[in-house]
Amino acid sequence: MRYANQAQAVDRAARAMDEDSLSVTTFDRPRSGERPRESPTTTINCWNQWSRLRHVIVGRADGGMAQSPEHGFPDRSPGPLPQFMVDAANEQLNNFVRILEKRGVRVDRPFPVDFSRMVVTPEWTQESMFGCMPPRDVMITVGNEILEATMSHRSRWFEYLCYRPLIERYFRDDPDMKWEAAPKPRLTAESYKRNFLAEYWKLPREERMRKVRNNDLLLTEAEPLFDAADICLFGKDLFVQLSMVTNRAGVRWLRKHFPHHRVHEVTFDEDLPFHIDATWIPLRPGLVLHNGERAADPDLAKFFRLNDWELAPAAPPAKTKTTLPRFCFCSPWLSMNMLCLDAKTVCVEASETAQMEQLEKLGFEVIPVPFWDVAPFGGGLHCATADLYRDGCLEDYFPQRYGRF
Ligand code: ABU
Repeated sequence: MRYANQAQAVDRAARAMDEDSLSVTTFDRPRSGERPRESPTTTINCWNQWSRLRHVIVGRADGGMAQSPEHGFPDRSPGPLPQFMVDAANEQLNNFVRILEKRGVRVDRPFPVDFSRMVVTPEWTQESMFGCMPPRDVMITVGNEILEATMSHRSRWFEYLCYRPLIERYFRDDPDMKWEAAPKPRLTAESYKRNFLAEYWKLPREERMRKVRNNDLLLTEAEPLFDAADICLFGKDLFVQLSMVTNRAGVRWLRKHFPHHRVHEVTFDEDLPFHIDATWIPLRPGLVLHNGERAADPDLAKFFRLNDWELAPAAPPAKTKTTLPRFCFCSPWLSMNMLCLDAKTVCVEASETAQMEQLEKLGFEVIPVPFWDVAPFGGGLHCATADLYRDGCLEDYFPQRYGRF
């Protein structure tokens, strides 16, 4: 019943916006003083994370709910984040949108639902939802396909609804677009290991690392589960982090779903792995920024080096765990959660000066974007975006095979 109400709410919102008002938020509608431009026909195309970006979704903070992963799983929410935090985050998100639009990137925005509402499936009830700030978690573009992830938190089961008015529009506009949704998960108690986190944090670090490497983490293998932000796109190769929100069955599903790609399971020395985008960020062909505190599986590092990729350890973050914004459940390494506009230009959080300097030395134009007020809503600049169109086509950046890769 709740589902029906949420779906109707989104449907109503989408219908209330006619095509014109939807276009106003994108670059395709002439603003005052501008020469009229032709309305673009949408094309969905994305093969990597560094080619020239032309079309992207940027999330919204409206209605975002606080998260407390330390309070157990499936996660409980202590309630909506206060309005002053929503306003501050939206101001930074809107500023980011203006920066992107000035650079010629078309930007679309999601349609929030009431995230404070309880959601119900025939098998469980969840007291509230999450938000729609990080589209990166929910969907990924691979070639001409938009794939909606399963998600693995009950609070995020319905998040795809916020993006459906956009995806439906792209599907109408682009005759060649493929639209797929991974199997909606059941997320019953069978999908989670009981009391996992409480027991896990009692273990010595080396034991936790052993579990991370073996993917003996929170999720069982009862059904395929993955968040899209655990996938890193390098042309023909997709690297998928096994994590607290992505299991082996999820990677197996992705492998079957993308038979023309090589889909690799990867792990890093991180005891709370969720989402690969504060750990392993490709910046251009031949260069990955990696998190030096989260060492890669040695075979993964060898595979990259064998294929002439440099692994540059990211500069230390400006923030520490104690200076993170209140309610932020990500790490200070959001400093490296950046968005490439092309292989020479990158958007970086504005107070992360060491990170910006490192990138300048590596030859990049760095665009500083204030963004820490957004962090409590689910992440940094990479999390806040979902790529829809980047120039380029399918290429093989790893001609040499090594071990399981
Ligand atoms: N996309 C969330 C990044 C998580 C982290 O701080 O490692």
